[in-house]
Amino acid sequence: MPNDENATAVRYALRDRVAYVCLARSAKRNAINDQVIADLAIAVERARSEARVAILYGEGEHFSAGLDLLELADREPLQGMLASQRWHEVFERIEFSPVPWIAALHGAVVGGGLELAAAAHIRVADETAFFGLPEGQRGIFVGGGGAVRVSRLIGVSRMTDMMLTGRTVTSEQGEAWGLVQYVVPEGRALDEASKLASSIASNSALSNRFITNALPRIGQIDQGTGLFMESVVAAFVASSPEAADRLRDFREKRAAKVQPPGS
Ligand code: 1HE
Repeated sequence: MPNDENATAVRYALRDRVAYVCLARSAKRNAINDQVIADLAIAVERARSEARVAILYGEGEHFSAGLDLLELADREPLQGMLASQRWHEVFERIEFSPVPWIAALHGAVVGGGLELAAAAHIRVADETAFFGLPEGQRGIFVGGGGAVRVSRLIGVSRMTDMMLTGRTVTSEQGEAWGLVQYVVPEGRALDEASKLASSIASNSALSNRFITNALPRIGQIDQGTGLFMESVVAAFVASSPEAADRLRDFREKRAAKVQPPGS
């Protein structure tokens, strides 16, 4: 359990309404085994219940080396499928959480580590981060939702290339491909994620919830249904008491103006 001294695969802390969820298995490069998934599941539920934003990061030199390849060794196919589906469940609780998730990335972000990061809503990478999908070389396949989420982020052809060739890509390339939204200097990813988190935490929680929950769903349906769904969400969110307060603040000139980039 997070914060239990006896099991520290994932650490959890809540500060200023932001949940900090840390992969804490650095001796194994934060490789994801069943314990990590179990601890992560608990941390995700805690963040859902008490935070406004959650940040996921890794202890040590790397975000995550992906699936624990040693644990995988003696699995029957059905056990493997169930394990993959457990990853799917936990990562879906992140992707469709009521609170936005930010992944702060550094070092290796590979295999299942990249699949986990892809479930977050914003990815901030420092200059040391590198991304790879070495499943082809390992004789396995993505199993943590990457076939859906990573391919949506960068496109099927780039993902196919990464999986076939095992090539790794830098943060800069990752940003150009849409894999990450921010690249920051070495060692700054968590600080930058914290800054973004405090800004996001000051938004309307209802707006945040629909930004993270409605946009990916609308993105997967046909245009007519998508536009209809958008109009329903727009009317629902705008009719909330918080929207009324915020719009009154704007009318009465108490609200901050939109600033040009970099100011
Ligand atoms: C591990 C794992 C792991 C490290 N499972 N134990 N993932 C991979 O193919 C990546 C494999 N790992 C690496 O390529 C490297 O470890 C790193 C580039 C990430 C980091 O290198 P380095 O030099 O900092 O660490 P290291 O010396 O290689 O590893 C330190 C220890 O972590 C060592 O254990 P030790 O007991 O000998 O000290 C490693 O064995 C252990 N370790 N990575 C288990 N992955 C849902 S499907 C998803 C499919 C995938 O994720 S495929 C990608 C798998």
